[in-house]
Amino acid sequence: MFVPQKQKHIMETPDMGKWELAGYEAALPVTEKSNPITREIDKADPVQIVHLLKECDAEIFQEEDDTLVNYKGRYTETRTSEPQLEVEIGQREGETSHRKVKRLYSASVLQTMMDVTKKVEAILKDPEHSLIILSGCGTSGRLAFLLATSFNKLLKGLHKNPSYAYIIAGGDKAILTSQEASEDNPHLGAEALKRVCAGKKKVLFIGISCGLSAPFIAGQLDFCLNNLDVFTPVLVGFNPVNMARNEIIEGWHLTFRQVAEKMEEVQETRRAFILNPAVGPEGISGSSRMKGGSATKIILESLLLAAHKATSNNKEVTAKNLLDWMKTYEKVHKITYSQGKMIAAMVKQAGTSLEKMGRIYYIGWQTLGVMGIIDASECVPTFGTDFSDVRGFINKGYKEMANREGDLTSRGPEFEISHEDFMMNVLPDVTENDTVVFIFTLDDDLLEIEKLANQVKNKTPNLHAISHVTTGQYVSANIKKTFASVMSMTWPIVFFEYEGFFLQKFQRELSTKWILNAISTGGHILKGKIYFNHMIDLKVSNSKLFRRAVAILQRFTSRSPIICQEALLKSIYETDDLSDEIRNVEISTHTTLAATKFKVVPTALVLLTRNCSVAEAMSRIQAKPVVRETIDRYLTAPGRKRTADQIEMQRDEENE
Ligand code: F1P
Repeated sequence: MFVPQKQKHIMETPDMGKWELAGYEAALPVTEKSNPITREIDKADPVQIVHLLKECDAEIFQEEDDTLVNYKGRYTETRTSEPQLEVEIGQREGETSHRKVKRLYSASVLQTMMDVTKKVEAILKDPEHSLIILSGCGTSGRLAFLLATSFNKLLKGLHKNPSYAYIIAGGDKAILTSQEASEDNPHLGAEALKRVCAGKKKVLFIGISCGLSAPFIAGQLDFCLNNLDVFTPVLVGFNPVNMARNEIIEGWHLTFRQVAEKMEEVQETRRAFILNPAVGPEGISGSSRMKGGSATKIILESLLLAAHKATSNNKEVTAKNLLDWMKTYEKVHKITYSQGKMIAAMVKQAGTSLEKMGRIYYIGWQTLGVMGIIDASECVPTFGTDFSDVRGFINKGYKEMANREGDLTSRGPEFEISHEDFMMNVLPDVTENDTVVFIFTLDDDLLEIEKLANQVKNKTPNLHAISHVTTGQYVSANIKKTFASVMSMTWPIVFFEYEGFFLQKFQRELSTKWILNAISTGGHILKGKIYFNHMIDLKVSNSKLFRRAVAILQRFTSRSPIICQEALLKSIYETDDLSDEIRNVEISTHTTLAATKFKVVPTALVLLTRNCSVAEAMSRIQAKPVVRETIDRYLTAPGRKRTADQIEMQRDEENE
């Protein structure tokens, strides 16, 4: 087996990897833990927010750490006193202390990547009878779509037939809007897979579930495991198998963990593979659109590009090749965050717009437009926003998207995504409270960009640009004076083959993803949507989010899981008397209703802390638009300084 050299780190940070210590939130899988780095992000200013996100993203590239693994004591947090969880959802306390957690550069991860690369090569040699399918839910599905369409374009440029297909839970409408209920259905997953691969003799199935948790993906993997003569299943996610979700899946006989364990067994004969390095908890707890999405892109692009290059050069892929591809992504992190101050200025602008009830619009070209659309679509489930608060648009609309179901515009305003749609239906209502961000490369149509930008400028001064340039290219003075600011990301010239240009395109996408994630996350932090590093006001729209909501309530109230779940149900059903009928129905009934409601978790928090009626809790929550302020009033987290205003508010309330 290839043993990678100890890597030279481009960046080092003090709090990195602390989540690996024994006992650190032992009840939770890595992807749901709260990251010690961003623990105080809700109180940070824009520059600090970007810095914390940078450190958090740097963990993706961190190696296995022997000093952490051999640490025997129980982890205790001294910096803050955010309550810890009591229930055990995942592994037992201390279990992590001697278990080496695989990381991106671990030898076993590279070995699995090599094995999968070989399977990809075999498929590429027989496009007529074989297919590579990428599948996921939410962000993972959007990335499956982006990767499959990009690699088909790569093949098209070589005059080859497409070899890739994608599946996203909820169908193409889920590329733009959140359809989280479909994620809970393993049968839907298997059915979608059967449809897409009809008639194929060999299928490499890549199922992405960052948390090793989505039933939709479990159903597909299980179907593959039962048909190994045709299918080679690959699971991509960011938890160890022993932390995969082990909850009963409604209407099914297996848990995700059982499927993952079966995959592990079959992996021994190299007919199934699991790619699951830990990349550390998310900057905003559980928000797998962030690091999970980025790491998915890094792993799959490196692996697929290496396979394509090996096929065209007729040479074997080596682990060193793979490592070299991945190391270039580490440079993307460096180049992107070297613009930290400019990113912070955009975060500040976004926060100001959101605080004034203004909107954020991303106007992108080609796949950078897709990155804008993806970031915007995630804000609805992540921050509970309306689709119109953060929106993305792309040149040529669906033609450029090249999605399977074609033009979806007729389904409603949230499906209007072309620049023409923006100019005709949105721009007339743009005001100075709104922020508009153009995203392009200097190879895009600069005259068109300038023309559009000048029209937007008449409506709002908050017009910014993210431009990707290649060394030696310069942003023209005309462009510079059109925008209030131009963030110019400079990339080295690519001298090498065809695949190299795709690598650069992918890296510009990742860079854009990091910047946009910072803008939308940072903007919402400044708007007061986050408490410590938790999104308290999450939409409880599927079973994973239901469990996360209960865990959040436990964390901040230290009450038992049963009591927390009862409070959550009272809030969802808006009743003080929970009937046994409600208590006993399936979680999907709760989440179907919860998805239509607002602020259910904050209301449950007030219920638990005030011991009041649901009506009172709801009116208290609704009285204050900023969720964090309300939560701060009711939760006196020791160690957290309270402002004079807050103390005053608390007093007022007690006198009410
Ligand atoms: C899939 C996903 C996330 C989304 C939300 C609900 O997660 O749709 O993309 O942000 O958390 O779940 P996973 O299956 O990739 O873990």
